[in-house]
Amino acid sequence: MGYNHEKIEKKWRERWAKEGVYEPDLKKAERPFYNLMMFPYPSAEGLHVGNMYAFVGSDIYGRFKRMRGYDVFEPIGLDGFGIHSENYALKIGAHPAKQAKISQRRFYKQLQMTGNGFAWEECLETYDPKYYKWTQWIFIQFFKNGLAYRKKQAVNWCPSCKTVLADEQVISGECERCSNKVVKKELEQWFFRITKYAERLLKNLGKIDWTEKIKIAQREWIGKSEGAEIEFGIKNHELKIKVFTTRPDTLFGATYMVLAPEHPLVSSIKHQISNWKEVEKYINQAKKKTELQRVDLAKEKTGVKLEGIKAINPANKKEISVFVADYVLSSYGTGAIMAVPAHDERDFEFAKKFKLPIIKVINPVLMRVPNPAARVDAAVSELAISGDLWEGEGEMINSAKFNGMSSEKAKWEITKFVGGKKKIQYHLRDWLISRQRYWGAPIPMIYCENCAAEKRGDQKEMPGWYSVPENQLPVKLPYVENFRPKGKGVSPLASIKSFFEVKCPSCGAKARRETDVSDTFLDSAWYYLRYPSVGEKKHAWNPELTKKWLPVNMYIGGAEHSVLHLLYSRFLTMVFNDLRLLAFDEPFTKFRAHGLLIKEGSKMSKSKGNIVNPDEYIKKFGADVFRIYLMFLAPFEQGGDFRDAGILGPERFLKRVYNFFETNKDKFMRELGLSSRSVILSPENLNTKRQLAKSIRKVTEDIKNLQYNTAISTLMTLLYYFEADSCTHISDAEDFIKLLAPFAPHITEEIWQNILKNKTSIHKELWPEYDPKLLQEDKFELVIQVNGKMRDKVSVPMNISQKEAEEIVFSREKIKNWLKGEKEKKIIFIPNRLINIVVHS
Ligand code: ANZ
Ligand code: ZN
Repeated sequence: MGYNHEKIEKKWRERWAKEGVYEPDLKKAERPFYNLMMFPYPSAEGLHVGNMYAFVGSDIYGRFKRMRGYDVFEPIGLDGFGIHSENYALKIGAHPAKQAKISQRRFYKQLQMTGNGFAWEECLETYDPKYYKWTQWIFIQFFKNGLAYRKKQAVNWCPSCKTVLADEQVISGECERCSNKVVKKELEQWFFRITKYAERLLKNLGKIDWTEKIKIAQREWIGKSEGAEIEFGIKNHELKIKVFTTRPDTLFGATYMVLAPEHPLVSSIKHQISNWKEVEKYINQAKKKTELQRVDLAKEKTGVKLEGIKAINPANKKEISVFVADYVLSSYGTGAIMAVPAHDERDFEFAKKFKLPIIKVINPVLMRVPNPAARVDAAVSELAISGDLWEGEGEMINSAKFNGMSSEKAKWEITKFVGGKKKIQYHLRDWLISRQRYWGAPIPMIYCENCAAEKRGDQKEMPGWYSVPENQLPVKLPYVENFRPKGKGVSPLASIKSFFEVKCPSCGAKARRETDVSDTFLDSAWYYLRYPSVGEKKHAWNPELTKKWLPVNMYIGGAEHSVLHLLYSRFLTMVFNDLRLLAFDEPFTKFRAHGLLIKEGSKMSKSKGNIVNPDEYIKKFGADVFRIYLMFLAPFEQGGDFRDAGILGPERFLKRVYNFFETNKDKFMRELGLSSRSVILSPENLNTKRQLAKSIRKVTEDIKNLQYNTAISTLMTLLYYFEADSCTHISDAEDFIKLLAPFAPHITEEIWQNILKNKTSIHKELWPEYDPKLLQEDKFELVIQVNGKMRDKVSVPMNISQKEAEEIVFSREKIKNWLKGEKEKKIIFIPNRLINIVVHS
């Protein structure tokens, strides 16, 4: 075909930009629709086809919405601050500040090549001081409202990235960025109080339309547990040990206790511990282990008994032993547990190893089976009781006056009995914000020793700490030639005197600027708020524009961010809502996770070395062909196998589309000159029209559900109908090309404007409608004549063959009567109209 994709695609991209086809009027838009895909981080050599897959999928949805009459806003930017970009710079031996500019050019060029309808006027980059000024401002708002605080704690430390990490960034014990093993390190750090929002983060999940698996991941991550707090006394001691338990009903079976190695009580009673040396040694070893190693069920349990210490079980006043063991974590609950070996697997294993008493207090056999359905449970219980361990509910035994009660009821009764209280516990922990790295937004805080000594500061609880006055923002990241992380627990900024030496904003004494930078995930937790107001100088986001455009209507991105970016963004939005900076408290009304591209059996990723660069494909086949190829691979939310071979199909398809229009060009132009009355409707036309109507319905539904692959195959089938119809009408052909427009934006524009001579962009056209009557008509009334006279009528499926029609007709009593047993001489069949049986002439 005479279609030069390289030239034509470039031409349209330039025209679209010049005419602002994808730039909605941000102030005046009447039907705003904010369509967003997670912005990329330019850590690699460039975009890979996995990224392009996700972006194109998001763009198709945006284009569809635009054609449905919305003012679609589809912005793009770069998440270029942070460890990922810095690690990349380190790897290739470049400076991150210089590399950022190179990557930016490269990424934007590639993103342009995809033909996506981005609003290029509203770009943002997180490393731009105009942007991170507001990231710092956000930090200050958090600080001022008691949501940012400092705490010394054993934190996750990546020895390779030489920085701390948030819990969410430790995946199966490994660094989210570099996959090295994470260790523990005691450091004083900045935290964001996300735990304060645990319940709201959980509850609000009910009101947002998100991919279910992301909601499940968030629910599990927040990890709400309902239980009780119960105090155990220590023999001959004032101090008490408080435990959190989800099974207070098992209290009579608590035969020993365990403290986390970091539990503060341990050192405060060390003089009473006769084997302190041994205990101390164990504690030091335990601190070196990662959390994952500690809680691993498969690992053999370890621990040391605190000799000379006895706790008292408040239910039966029995004296029980106390251990230090690393399977109990200091960061959860109270850092101490009551151990019930008969009903908890970890305790069971520990008790067997240390030969501790095991007392059953829950009988799994339900004595009264209230209904037949519950008998199954009873049978299961029967099985369980023969084993040693039962973790389920049941009937109370060995529990004094509570015997015979259901364990469910006993939970609260026993809690009351020992003076405990109900307690809700979340697994979610506060978000660790500081990073000991260079390439990030400096944390805008100042520490003054002078003020600290006099207990002065912005916050009572944090004497000496001041936020940088807002009119001094941004705190610019200085250019530091030697930006490499040192691994000493401080950022490279800590060696730049001119950076950290400042005056105290309060007393004017010599003070010190915070030298850690903030987590990249803070940059990306609010970027969607900035896009509609990128030019705004006075505020982080312009109130009117925000009201118009937010929350984001459709957000698409990777499922790997379920408890990272997607949780942090929700948290920030809730805080801004509480601070009356936003009128809504969920940032993304609808979220869908895209699938991943697989290459040779594994996920495409840099570390696997199986990255495919889209550039060469776009150059060879054009963006349109490549878009269709990617979307045709598999259902968008599922992802699929990337195999080059498949690309020829989409290429042939688009060639046929183009040829069809070119071949019929003159006919279409003639038709445009005729009045609509004189346009003839042939049987093939009807066929095409019906197929078109069906396709409009199907493609519309499919795009709504992100089922792009089946939408494309519908369009492929539809093309055959057009090709088979020698007198297609231009209006139908136009509908067809509109349906294809979101998938192949360039070629459809070329056909629309250049072949069909339209003056404005196809991407601003309205989505085709169909006549529902055409769909109902899957059947028609077949007229049955005998010797040319109508004798009967019957409703039959459209397009039935003569043979099928004959079978139906000859079996009808009425017709048999008319024929009176005579054999037919001739049959005349007019498809979709009538059948005439001629018996004599
Ligand atoms: C006694 C008991 C008896 C428990 C029983 C369970 C079963 P979730 O559901 O995750 O909240 N636990 C409490 N704090 C802990 C800590 N810091 N480190 C390790 N384990 C801890 O789990 C709550 C249960 O985990 C608690 O209930 C406690 O053991 C343990 F038959 O208390 B249970
Ligand atoms: Zn001061």
